[in-house]
Amino acid sequence: MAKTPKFANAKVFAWVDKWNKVCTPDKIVVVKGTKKEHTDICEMMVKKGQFIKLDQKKRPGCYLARSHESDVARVEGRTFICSKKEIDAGPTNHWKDPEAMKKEMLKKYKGCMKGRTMYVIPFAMGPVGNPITQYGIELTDSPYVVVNMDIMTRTGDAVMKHLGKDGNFIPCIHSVGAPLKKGQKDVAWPCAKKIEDKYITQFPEDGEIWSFGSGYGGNALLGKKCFALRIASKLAKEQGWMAEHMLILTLTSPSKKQYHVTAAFPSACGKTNLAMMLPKLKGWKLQTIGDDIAWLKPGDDGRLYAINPENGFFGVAPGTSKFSNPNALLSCKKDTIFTNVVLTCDKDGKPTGDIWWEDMGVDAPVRGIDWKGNPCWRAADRKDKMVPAEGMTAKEAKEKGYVAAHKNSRFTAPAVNCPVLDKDGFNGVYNKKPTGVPIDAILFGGRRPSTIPLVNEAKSWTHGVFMGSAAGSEVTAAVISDQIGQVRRDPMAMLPFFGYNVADYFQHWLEMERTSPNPSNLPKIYFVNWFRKGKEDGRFMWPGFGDNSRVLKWICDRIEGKVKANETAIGNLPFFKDIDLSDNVGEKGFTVVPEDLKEILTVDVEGWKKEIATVGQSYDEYDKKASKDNPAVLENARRVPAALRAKLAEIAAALG
Ligand code: GTP
Ligand code: SPV
Ligand code: MN
Repeated sequence: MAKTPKFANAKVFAWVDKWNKVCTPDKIVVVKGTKKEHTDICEMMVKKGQFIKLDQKKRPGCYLARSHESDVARVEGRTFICSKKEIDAGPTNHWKDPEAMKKEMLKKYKGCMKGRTMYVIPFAMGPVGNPITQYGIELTDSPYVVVNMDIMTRTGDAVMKHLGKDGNFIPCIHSVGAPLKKGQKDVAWPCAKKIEDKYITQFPEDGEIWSFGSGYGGNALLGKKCFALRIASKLAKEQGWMAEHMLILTLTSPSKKQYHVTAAFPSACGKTNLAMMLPKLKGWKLQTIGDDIAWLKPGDDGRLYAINPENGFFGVAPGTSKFSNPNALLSCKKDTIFTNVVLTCDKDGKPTGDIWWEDMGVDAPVRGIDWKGNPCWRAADRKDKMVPAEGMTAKEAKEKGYVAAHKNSRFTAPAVNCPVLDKDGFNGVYNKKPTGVPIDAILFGGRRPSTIPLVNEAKSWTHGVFMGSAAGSEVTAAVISDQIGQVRRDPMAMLPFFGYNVADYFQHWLEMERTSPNPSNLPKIYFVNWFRKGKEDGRFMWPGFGDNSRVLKWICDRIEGKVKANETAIGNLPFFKDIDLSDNVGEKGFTVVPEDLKEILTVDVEGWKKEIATVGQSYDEYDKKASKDNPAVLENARRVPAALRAKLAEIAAALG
């Protein structure tokens, strides 16, 4: 066992000391947060074969990691909310009694860091010192986690100093769950290989996070989903603010008026892309504040003010190209960690130190090494695909379900790399004050191949909350699941991230209006869908990406009261003539087809009747599950709020 170092903050000492005794690491290192320390850890991982150093001319400060095949995405089935009462975790979460869970997990943690170093990462969610910012201490035996946390959060001495002697923080413990025997050689990606040995556990009442067995993304970078959404959503409910799975962007019109927009889309449904989109419409400027998480607090004026608690982007690699998201590509030019993408090689199979993924918008390298570490070749028939055997065609590879970069392969890039970062907004500053930025519009969305129109404006706050509660989306590779591609309900894009009962969460959204000092200053709410598909050919009916600026412009026009809307049973839709189609020049097929646009601005009445029925079923399901363990609950307030039921009935009636 290592000696527990001294800390000025007694609570920090107690947390480190407790886990030092349980996990018995060989060594303890307190993360300082310097660039040199970051590089030293990366280089140490290169030596151990856990990182591949990329060509430092092409990609300075960049490294590639390949994860174990069992450890490629979030594990929702092994994610737990452990409140004392099951009803407080609610019907959408996996629940276990906190004491039983701690007992079970402590057995796993016993001696789990043998042969490894325990890193103590002090981190801030938000700019250090900002009144909205919260702090955490993550203990981990994964150097991969340390260098990713360096990018995704503000880490190190500045945080420890800010905590001082008695500053408060969310204590987090993480282990990959792979102790080393004396002399045992480490593997490239240590983790617990069996899914049932992985645990992503939140204790919302103690404000603690315990994670075991996985080293990937939201499972292991505990500031992200575990803290900034699950734990923070609970704090936010108690304290009257909101923690949401939302990007934040700043939009400036040709007349230099600024708007701030947040958008909640489920995992791998377009937040990073919208957050740094290059508008197709001339004269419009878009800047990024955040791409995944927003914390919103009501101001005295009734507006909601938002900060991005993160410090970097953990972005989906496949599909990111100079056509779809040039600013994301530029964000990973330097100081970026790539996970599970392709390493480029020359014609003899020798690595050339760059990276590639599907739909990167550049020719595939002649040869490469795929995310599993196996050789791959440029397809015989196409320049933009890689195949697992020399001479194979792209079609043959597709039939085998082969992809060279994992579908949930990611880049971890510092936000400051983003060429269109709104620096003030990112630093939580608005009008020289540390309030965060005032939000003008909130968007909900999802991947919906049918029924859901391009954009739909809520007629009231309650209608907007209803829209969010009714959100559904196709399941993506961001989660390990056997339901990828199927539409599931994902209220407010928060299904995997609620830290408490979903019905209470709906109620909390409604309360934001009821308790507002000026409800008329709340943001307007919209539902968007970039993913409608043609019935016959399965092509996307909307070009998406930079063309989404046309929808944002319509939203600004509505905020300004410049255009009327088509007031339908489901909400306010744009008139065709009000979607600006200027500069509709195609690049890589990204062009608006007017006939398609007309169709996706029309209410599909039959589709919507089914949709409303499905939403009603999801409400019934929440209520039924909530009452299973405690029939008394049914009589109380722990149900889908009556106001949302009423909205559902109202829309159903209007559809006829
Ligand atoms: P998480 O990081 O998992 O929360 O995902 P995200 O919501 O940030 O999704 P992201 O922007 O990374 O997009 C995921 C995938 O959707 C990528 O492959 C994108 O190319 C694709 N995508 C994003 N926006 C659009 C769009 O407007 N139209 C279409 N057709 N695809 C899009
Ligand atoms: C998501 O799944 O929504 C992500 C990636 O943003 S992860 O950090 O793994 O949660
Ligand atoms: Mn996300």
